Amino acid sequence: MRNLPPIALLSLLAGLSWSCSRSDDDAESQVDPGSLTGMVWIPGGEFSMGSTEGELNEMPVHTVRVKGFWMDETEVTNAQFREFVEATGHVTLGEKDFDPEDYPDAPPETLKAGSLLFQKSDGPVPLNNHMLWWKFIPGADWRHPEGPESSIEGKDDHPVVCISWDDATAYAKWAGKRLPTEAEWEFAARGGLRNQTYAWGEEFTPSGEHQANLWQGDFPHENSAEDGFATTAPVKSFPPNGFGLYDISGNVWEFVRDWYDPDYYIRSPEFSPDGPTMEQVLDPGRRIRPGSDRRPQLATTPHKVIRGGSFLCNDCYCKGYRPSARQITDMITSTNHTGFRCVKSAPGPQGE
Ligand SMILES: [Ca+2]
Ligand SMILES: [Cu+2]
Repeated sequence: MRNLPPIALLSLLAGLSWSCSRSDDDAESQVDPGSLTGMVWIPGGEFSMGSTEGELNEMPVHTVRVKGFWMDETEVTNAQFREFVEATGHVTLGEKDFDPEDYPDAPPETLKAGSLLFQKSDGPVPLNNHMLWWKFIPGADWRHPEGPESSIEGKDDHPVVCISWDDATAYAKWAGKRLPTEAEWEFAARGGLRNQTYAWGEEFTPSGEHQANLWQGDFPHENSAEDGFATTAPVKSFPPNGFGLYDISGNVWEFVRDWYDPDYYIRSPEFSPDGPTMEQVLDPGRRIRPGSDRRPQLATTPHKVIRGGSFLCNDCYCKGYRPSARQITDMITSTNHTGFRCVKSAPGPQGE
């Protein structure tokens, strides 16, 4: 699974009904409140997962029930991630050179420590080749998210970026938390609304007000930053959703726990789905719908799911900020538009 050069694997941009929230006072009182700072309680319930108006991988809409859980009210920030690194000495993927022995065919410059950074194009470009606006930059990592000369000074409250899925998982473990499942993430993102297109409702900019840090202007060359931010925004710059979650749409994509299967919704269980196994994702005999994503790298390398969209999302390209939108990421790339938030199961019958 690690025999292609990292750059060959870059594939990050592929192209409710809510009821039954019972009283959760019991679950709340069983958890150590000190460890729940910055988290909000997401009452379990039933919802319609997916969308009839999105991509094929959001279909079919199906009923899912999740248990209640705690979720970080914001994306994990640079300050929080620094605390983890200082406590553990963790070195992120983007700070490590790849071993040429693992990638004998790769050009050496692609094996340097670094991250994939968004680069504005000079003018309009075809939107079917994301390598026209992504570039691997050696020396770009979570402390240098715009390249080796950049820093995160003054950005303590921005979401951490240029980290990998494994880095996010390591942080979660250290914090006594975990990454959410896709189902938990989408249930939470909907904020208690039923079958709405956006986390805040059906209207994109109610009263003309931007609800999330997205991209305005012609992608990928003209970013008017009408919402106030050209790249990441400090967390809590926009109003929270109905569950009190900030930046659940836009700002940065968020890693979730599940392996990516574009056809998972035709086989998803109803109760607490937690995604396919890695073996299932790579099983050549699995059922694939006509029209579903068949890029060859999906058949040989398992990918993870990212959710929520980023400051690069816009209505002409990916609309990734919709709560139902699903995108993929590989395991060996760090980018400056992907971060994460964590969850914590509640003990007792409503938790795990
Ligand atoms: Ca913006
Ligand atoms: Cu997008």
